[in-house]
Amino acid sequence: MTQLAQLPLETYLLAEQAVPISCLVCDHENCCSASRCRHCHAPMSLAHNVRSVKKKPHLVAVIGASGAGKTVYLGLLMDLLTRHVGLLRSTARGPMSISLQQTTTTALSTGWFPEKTVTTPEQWHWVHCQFNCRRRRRPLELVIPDVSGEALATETERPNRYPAIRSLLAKAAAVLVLADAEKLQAGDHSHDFLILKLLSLIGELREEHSTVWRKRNVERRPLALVLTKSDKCDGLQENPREFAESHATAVWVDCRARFPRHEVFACSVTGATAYRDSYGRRQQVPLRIEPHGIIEPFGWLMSELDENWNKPGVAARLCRR
Ligand SMILES: Nc1nc2c(ncn2[C@@H]2O[C@H](COP(=O)(O)OP(=O)(O)O)[C@@H](O)[C@H]2O)c(=O)[nH]1
Ligand SMILES: [Mg+2]
Ligand SMILES: [Zn+2]
Repeated sequence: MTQLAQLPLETYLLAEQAVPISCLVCDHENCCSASRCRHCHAPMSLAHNVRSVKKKPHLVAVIGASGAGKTVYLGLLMDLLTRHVGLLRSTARGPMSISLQQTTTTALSTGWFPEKTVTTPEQWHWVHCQFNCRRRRRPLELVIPDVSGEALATETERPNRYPAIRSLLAKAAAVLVLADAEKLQAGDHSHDFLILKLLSLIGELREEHSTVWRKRNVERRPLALVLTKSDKCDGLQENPREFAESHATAVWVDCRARFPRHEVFACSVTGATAYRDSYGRRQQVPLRIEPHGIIEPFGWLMSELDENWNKPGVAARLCRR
């Protein structure tokens, strides 16, 4: 009986592993088998998608304090877009892009709001989709993360605590600011400070990241201010601008001053809510799901983005940042 055995040396596998891949969010190089970026913890599938699709997506920053309604808004928006409600529609790039809408709609359909977003970046949902509008020929590739409001607040106080947030704010091609209209109407402006800090940070990072911007100093990125929970505020749906002027003066003035391309919207996910006790905790629950004004802010951002990218030179400049 022979003692010899032949083992193939599959060295090509080692060579494959040695080729790094850059994170789409923070540009750090990672091993190609990594599932999360070792620096910012964004999913590496975003970078792999770009390689296969051969098209760099634009990042959209959704900012607002914890409890403003970011998760519910984004989850329902993605659900409506995948179901092709209205003129806009989305096609998910990878299974990860479905998780946010799955979590949100599962919670809403069982009579609860989704759980609060945790501060651990590994657990944030990142949505990468191709968005089409029936009126537009070219689709847009967008990446929209649902980050924690508390993590956003921490990043303004302790720079680089969340590298994903920093890179997102620096690179974002469009900004969606979510503010709780119920709180604003009640005269509670505690969330305003965080929005003001984040807008200021976005401006600071823009100057740090691009010499072109510093020379021309023109802000072309669109900003949509979305007043959430409009079901709790009479008349808000009909006239969000008037509401912003009288109840969110500081935020609205700052948005307008920093972003010449701005618009204000109002939205709500529910028709009515109630309170329910769960494990000794009083929690607000949705009674009826009646989405209102969910698609409009996003549709506006898309048309503004489309205009940006169709102007010669602008796209290249924004992508370089
Ligand atoms: N009345 C009402 N309450 C809402 C609506 N959207 C969210 N909420 C409430 O706001 C809470 C926080 O929402 P969430 O999306 O988790 O906020 P986030 O921290 O900004 O992601 C939810 O648990 C609900 O109680 C809405 O459209 N109407
Ligand atoms: Mg959240
Ligand atoms: Zn990264």
